[in-house]
Amino acid sequence: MHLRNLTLTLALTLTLTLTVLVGAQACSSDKSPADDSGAQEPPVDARESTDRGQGLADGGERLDGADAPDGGVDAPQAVDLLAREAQPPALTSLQVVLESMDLPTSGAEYAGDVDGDGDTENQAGVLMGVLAAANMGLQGQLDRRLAAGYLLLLLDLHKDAARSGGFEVQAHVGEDQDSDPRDNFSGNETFDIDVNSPNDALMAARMDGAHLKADGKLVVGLPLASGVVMLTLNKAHLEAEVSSSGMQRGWLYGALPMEEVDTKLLNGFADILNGPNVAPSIAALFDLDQSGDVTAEELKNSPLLAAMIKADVDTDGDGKVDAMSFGAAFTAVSCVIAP
Ligand SMILES: [Ca+2]
Ligand SMILES: [Ca+2]
Ligand SMILES: [Ca+2]
Ligand SMILES: [Ca+2]
Repeated sequence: MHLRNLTLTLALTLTLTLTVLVGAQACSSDKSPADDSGAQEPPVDARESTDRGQGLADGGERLDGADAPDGGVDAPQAVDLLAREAQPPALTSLQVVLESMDLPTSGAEYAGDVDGDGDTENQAGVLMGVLAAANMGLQGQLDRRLAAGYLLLLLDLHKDAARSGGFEVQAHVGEDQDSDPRDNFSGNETFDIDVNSPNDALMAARMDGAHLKADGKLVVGLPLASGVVMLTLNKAHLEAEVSSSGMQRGWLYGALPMEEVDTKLLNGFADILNGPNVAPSIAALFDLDQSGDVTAEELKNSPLLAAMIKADVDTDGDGKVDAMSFGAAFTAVSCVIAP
């Protein structure tokens, strides 16, 4: 068979299949409690967080200028105060919860040089781009699950003299103490650390003014039919503009280990294919041994998915690709992580 014909056939079948796949996902999502929570309207709370953030900043500046006694400010001190106010408050610690994540819609968007070879990559963006092109991307589900409190990713930024750069960022999977998602992004919500949260998602970080740069290991959440799947992000890089109210213009990228993609992600896709919303004729395309049941292993071996769900970076230096690059943008607001 000509390669071109094969490619065309695969592409057509793939588009059809993905449309059905994601369609099924959307159907099941419509029935999930995440969509019925009515928690999609956080703007009031979000404004509160901004107000609180400014309050904190004010407090910081007052503290900063406290050595100038009231009423006794002479000219040099006033100039000094003005100069200090032009500086952002020096943060020594900040705890935030992820408020939004903007998923890539192509292999170029939010791409980073995960493997350090000089070229940027975002293989997950290729996959998500195909889903989005079918008008059934993951973004809407991600937004709804964030708003409903199904995906609580916490970042704890603090000084750590032992780290190069002088700061450390630890990522946790959070658990909402009051089980009410409406106040999760209020700016002062308290979260527990989920019992299943990894304890080794650590990054060495440095602050250049208000600009944070961190490198190490992260954990990220992606929406699937059954909820949210948490995945390790190795060789992770994170940048953001930091203030006392949170993190803005955040960007993160890294490498999703294929052993996690092959299990967690493909198991999620297999669940969808085995569910009631997918036509048996479509599921049969992936049921390679015709057992009547699609497994993650069959999806891994499916030529239909192999072009998109694949490793593209080598994270252990053995010359073989072993992880899938992923990059996205995010914003986060301040919170309290319960000790
Ligand atoms: Ca690269
Ligand atoms: Ca809450
Ligand atoms: Ca099978
Ligand atoms: Ca490798």
